[in-house]
Formats: sequence, C-alpha cells, structure tokens
Amino acid sequence: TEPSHGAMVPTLKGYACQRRTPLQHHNALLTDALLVLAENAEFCEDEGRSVAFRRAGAVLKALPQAVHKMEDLQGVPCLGGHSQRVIKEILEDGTSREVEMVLQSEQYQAMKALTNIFGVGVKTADRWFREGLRLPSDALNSGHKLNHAQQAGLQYYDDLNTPVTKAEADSIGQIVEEAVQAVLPGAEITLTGGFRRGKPTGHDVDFLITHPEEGKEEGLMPKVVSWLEARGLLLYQKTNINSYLEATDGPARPPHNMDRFERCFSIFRLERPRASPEQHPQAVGEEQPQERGSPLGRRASESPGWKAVRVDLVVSPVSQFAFALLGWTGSQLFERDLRRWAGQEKRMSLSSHALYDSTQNRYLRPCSEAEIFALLGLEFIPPSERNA
Ligand code: DCP
Ligand code: MG
Repeated sequence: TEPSHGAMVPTLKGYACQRRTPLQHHNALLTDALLVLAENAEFCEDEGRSVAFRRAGAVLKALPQAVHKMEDLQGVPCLGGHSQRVIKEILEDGTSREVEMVLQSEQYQAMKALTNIFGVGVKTADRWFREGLRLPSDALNSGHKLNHAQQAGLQYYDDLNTPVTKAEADSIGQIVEEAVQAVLPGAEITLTGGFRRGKPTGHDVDFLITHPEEGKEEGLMPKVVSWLEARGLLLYQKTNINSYLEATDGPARPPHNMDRFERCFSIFRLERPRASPEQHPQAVGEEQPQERGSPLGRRASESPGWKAVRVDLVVSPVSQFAFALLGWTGSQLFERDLRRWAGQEKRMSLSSHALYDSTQNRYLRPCSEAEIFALLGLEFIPPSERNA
C-alpha cells in the first residue's frame, strides 16, 4: 500500500506527465500567486526560478482538495523552499507580501503590458523598459522601429488581449476547414492547444493539418494562406517552411522547444455574429468602419463588425502526426515534463516530430498518442487532464 501522507493527499508523482491535472482545481489563490512569481522571474530572464514556481503551481493544481494548512502538503513533490514560504504566508495571512510587491512594481507592470504585444518577447520588452517605455502606446509614440508582427500587435492590441471563446475558435475552425478542403481535398484539421484540453477560452487558436497520404501535405500552407488572403480573412501572417530532417543517427542536439513544421503565425479577421434586426436595427448594406481608430483607445461601443484573433496553423506529415498532436496539445509544462521524463528516466529523446531511443540507437514509430505514452512507460493521460 501507498505510504500515508496525512488525510487528504494521495501520493503525487514528480513529473507533470505522470499526474492527472484537470482544468478546474481547488487552489487558485495559491496558483495565481505562484504564477505571478513565475512571470516575474521570466521577466528577469531567470528561467530556472520561473520553471520552479511553475512546477510548484502545477502540483497544487493536481491536488484533489483545497490546501488549508502546511501539513496538508506533506509528501507533495516539486515545492521548493521559496514556494513553501509563499504558500505558508498566504495560508496564514491571505496574501503574500512578496507577490503584492511584485504586482505593484513598475517593472512587472510594464513588462506584462509590453510582452502582451504580439511580436514582443521578454528580450525586446526588457530593452524597451530600460529605455523608459512603460505602455504599449509608448512603443507607438517613441519612434522605435517596429517589425510587421509588432505593428500588427499594436494595431490589434485590444482584440488580441481579449480571450478567444470556444465559439470563436469553432468559427475559425469552419473557415480553416473550408480553406484546406478547397486547396487539398481529403486533408484533415484538428483543434489543438488549450481548446483540445477543454479550456473555455484561449489566447489564440491552434490547428494541426495533415493528409492521410504521406507527402500530399507538402507545400500546403502557402496555398491555404493565398485562399484566406484572397477573401480578406487575414490581417497578418508569417509562414515558415518545414525545416525538419531526420538524421539516421538520431537527433543532432537536444530537441529544441520550437518544432520545425511548416507553420503559419496569423491574425484572422473574424466577422462577429450578426445581431438580429430587432436587437440592433441598422440599414441593410450600411458600411462598417474599416479603419480602427486609436488601437489602444477603442471603447467597446466603437466595436466594429469583426474581431482580430491570433491563429496558429501547423502542417504535419501523417507519419509525424501523433507527435505533433501530443506536442501541440500542451500544456507547456506538461510538454516540458514529457521531454524531461523521456530524457532523464528513459534515455529517449522526444520532440513534436519523433521519439528516439538512445539505448537501442533507433527511432520508435508509434502511430497514436496512446502508443507514445506506452513507449515512454507512462499511463495515458487524456487531453482534459494535461492542464498542468
Ligand atoms: N508549445 C510548447 N512549447 C512552446 C510553445 C507551445 O510545448 N514553447 C505547445 C504546448 C502548448 C501548445 O503548443 O499548449 C499551444 O501553445 P499556446 O501558446 O497556444 O498554448 P495553449 O494553447 O496551451 O494556451 P492558450 O489558451 O493561451 O492559447
Ligand atoms: Mg493556444
């Protein structure tokens, strides 16, 4: 029998990919606080600390009940001293002074606002912050040279920072389906990312595209993009070609987080559902405003008939589909721990393209997510319980 860890806590395993993490959990006060510290560490480019706080938050999401006192955490893995101090303070006082200070700090607030611009990562935001920028509008007014992604990020800042609903994701899915069928009949699209895990909203919509006949999918993305552009459905897009090559002697270097599929980072122009006439009387054919005024100052009442939505499209050869699906379903920490588990516990190398066994010096060829879990010696965790 399992060792007893007090009344409520079952033995939790140390890797997120060994645990079931549902979307709804019981410790949001604690996980929200730890997330702030994780973000702040990321803004300070301290990845180690950031991951440590994320791991601590993730393990709390897997607990079956709310934590009330420190004894409830006996035997729970992944809680470092710093995380434990923060948790203790919140359990005793209702809040953590460190977290409150971070939330109040000029650096955290500015970095948060600046990294919320599509196309602006931590490095750029940090440089801008040190140059005195604080708000997205500062980036517009400062005369900084902005790339195309950042220009779009500022232009559609409000929409892109409004959560995408499942209904909106489904509408985008219908459009992508139509585009894909038009340029390659028989191709298949799958909704991945947070929506596949059952999240009701997301920051973007992620799709994986494949074709049952290997090779048919090659060069698909530019055709899909042209189809969408011809219909005025794209506000921004950047397409990367597939650069994955399987070396016979195994992956050349530790698999990087970023995969090498044909991929399109885009912003869709999604028509809002038409209000029925009695709700919103309007002359037939009346022009909707095309030009959005100040991108950072638009009020809801000025809302045009469409919304800008971030969409990621990824094309996978069918032979790599199971890996791509597993790699694109997330969560990010679940993926990180899958790769860490493979490397540290199994001497295997897992990416969104392949699984290589360093003991046998060969690629393994599973055909489904379930087979990948099995080859890794893991219990299958369904997407809805990968919300680490
Ligand atoms: N992914 C990853 N590593 C990255 C980026 C992405 O493993 N550096 C994978 C895991 C993510 C998935 O791709 O879950 C989709 O990426 P998103 O950033 O869209 O994350 P989610 O869809 O999970 O969340 P959101 O609801 O914010 O879109
Ligand atoms: Mg997503």
